Amino acid sequence: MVEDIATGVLNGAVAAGARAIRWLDDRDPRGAAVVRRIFSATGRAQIVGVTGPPGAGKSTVTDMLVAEMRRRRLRVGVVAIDPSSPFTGGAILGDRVRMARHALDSGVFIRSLGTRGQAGGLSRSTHDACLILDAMGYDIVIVETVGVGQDEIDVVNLAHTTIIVGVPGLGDEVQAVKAGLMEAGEIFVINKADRDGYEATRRQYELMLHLRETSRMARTDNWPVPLLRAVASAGEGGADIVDAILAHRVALDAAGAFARRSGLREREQTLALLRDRLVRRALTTAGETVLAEVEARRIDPYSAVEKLLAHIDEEDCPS
Ligand SMILES: Nc1nc2c(ncn2[C@@H]2O[C@H](COP(=O)(O)OP(=O)(O)O)[C@@H](O)[C@H]2O)c(=O)[nH]1
Ligand SMILES: [Mg+2]
Repeated sequence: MVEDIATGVLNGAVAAGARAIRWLDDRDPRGAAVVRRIFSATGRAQIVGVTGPPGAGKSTVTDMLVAEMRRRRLRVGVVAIDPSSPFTGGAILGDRVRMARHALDSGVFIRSLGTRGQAGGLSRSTHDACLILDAMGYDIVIVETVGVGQDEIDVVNLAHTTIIVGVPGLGDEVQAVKAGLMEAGEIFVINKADRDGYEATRRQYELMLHLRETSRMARTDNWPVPLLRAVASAGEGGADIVDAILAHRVALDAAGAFARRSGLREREQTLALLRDRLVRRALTTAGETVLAEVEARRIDPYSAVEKLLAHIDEEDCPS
């Protein structure tokens, strides 16, 4: 079964890909077995994060990018992070309607991931989904964030290329972009350029990007960060954004940074998996007792950790 699914993934079969992603999201051990099989075929897809505040038009921009990439015969996968929907393989209604026009196109594969309340679990599932889509042969994998909290920062660590989507008319919108994101963004898009306040917002972003240049915070060397205009709802601006995405890949490759970023991502994933396993092992029945003790304030947190670790060590070397 695992063998069939792995082969299917490598052949780009949609049903196999969906199954593998489901297993991984469910923490089913068969998911890990598939990853072992397909890993050597990964490392090719360019992972593109699309982030920005809710309502900025990330889904609409993503949809426009998919259309433009398809026009260029690029195969594209989309991972939409959506905390509200269980991972059923469907997207929230709005996204589903919008993305529906790609539904019959075999060069497009769209999944949505729900957090299902797992703190810190989302980035791990997202990474896994990206690996599967990469192995399926998609040239580009777009990860659309919700645009709140940690998920924005997580996507930066995951993506080769991060696109920040802003909109006019949010007042101090530029300041609202989190500091880490401002430094990490490689392509800035002001969407809803049909709205009032576009010019003022563009000037704010220009100033910010200028300050960023002079303080040399940029992540990619020799990459003049583009500031692009879009009216995604009217399909305007997609070609320029795709040009920038492809140019950024060229810049990354030239600097040897593409492979380096992919490697850092695997390192992060490894640490995340390790943390997960260690915590789970420490929190066996005995672990829960220790937690209960600390919750009752009978022991302090430091002593509790010592006890939990001792518990793991015992398991490691039974004598
Ligand atoms: N006026 C205008 N509305 C847009 C544009 N792009 C998206 N929208 C609308 O903005 C709303 C939020 O878009 P959505 O893509 O769901 O935003 P997300 O939450 O960032 O994914 C939707 O009603 C879109 O139709 C645009 O360029 N101009
Ligand atoms: Mg959205």
